[in-house]
Amino acid sequence: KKLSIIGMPMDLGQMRRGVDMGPSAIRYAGINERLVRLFHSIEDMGDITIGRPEVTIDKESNLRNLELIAEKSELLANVVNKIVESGSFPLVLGGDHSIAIGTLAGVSRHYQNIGVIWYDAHGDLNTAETSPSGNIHGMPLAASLGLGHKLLTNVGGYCPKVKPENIVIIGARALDEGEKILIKNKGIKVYTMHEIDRLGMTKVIEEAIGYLKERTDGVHLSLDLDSLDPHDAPGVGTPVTGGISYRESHLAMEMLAEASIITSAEFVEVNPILDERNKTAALAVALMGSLFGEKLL
Ligand code: DIR
Ligand code: MN
Ligand code: MN
Ligand code: MN
Repeated sequence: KKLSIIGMPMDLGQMRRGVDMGPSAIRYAGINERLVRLFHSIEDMGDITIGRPEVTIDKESNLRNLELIAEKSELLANVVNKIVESGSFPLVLGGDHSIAIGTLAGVSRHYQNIGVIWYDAHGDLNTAETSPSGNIHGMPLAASLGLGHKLLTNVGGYCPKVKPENIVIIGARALDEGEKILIKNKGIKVYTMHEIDRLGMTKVIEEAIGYLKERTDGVHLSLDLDSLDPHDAPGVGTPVTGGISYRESHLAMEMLAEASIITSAEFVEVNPILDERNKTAALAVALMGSLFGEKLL
């Protein structure tokens, strides 16, 4: 099996600078050395070019950097789709979570019934109407469901990308009011920190695998590093206390590897400026090791 790594150094979906250096931080943490034994070959395709665009605010919707994000997402979607079509596994390095709009546009063109594991402290289910921040990194899951601004929902030239019943959110502990309503109305499956505490990560992942296996033809893992506790992942723009532990996250990745259901992945929101000695990027690389089947013995 072949792995294709693509960096998306985009920080336009939120207001803290530095997350555009996420792909460099993750590469520096040793992604190639860590994964080389787990694949027949690894191809690092470098980064999508973002440049240093001026910050804009859309007059109508109040969305920050709307057009730029839509435009750059289109580029990522094309690259990701080509990777999938070539039979290689796409691994996208963020960048803030708005990059998921492009990643999902790329993979769901190939999979008619894509499943999504959204491993995040947040729901990322806001639209311009419900967002308290106007930040597009809080909207990619909504956009992929076809909800929100047309420029975001139509990336790739089609909409929607994913069905609400094909989504499992894991690690939620900071949901905005509009997101809670949406989760109820659409019947989206969510394992909040309460369920993780109550059932344990083993049961949570067993259930998530069983649920997705019977209804999807591929599963994308979108892992926001702020899902983890800020003690383990300090280098993120919107840390939320009381998160998933280092151990629980490795267990989750190992179980996903054993079930071999994951067909694409992205690791997002690594911000080396806010980090402690690249700890969060190193964590991301370690979790990739587990996700791709690394074993101690
Ligand atoms: C918040 C933060 N819900 C927003 N979202 C984040 O701005 O919409 N998602 N950080 O990962
Ligand atoms: Mn920047
Ligand atoms: Mn997120
Ligand atoms: Mn988050």
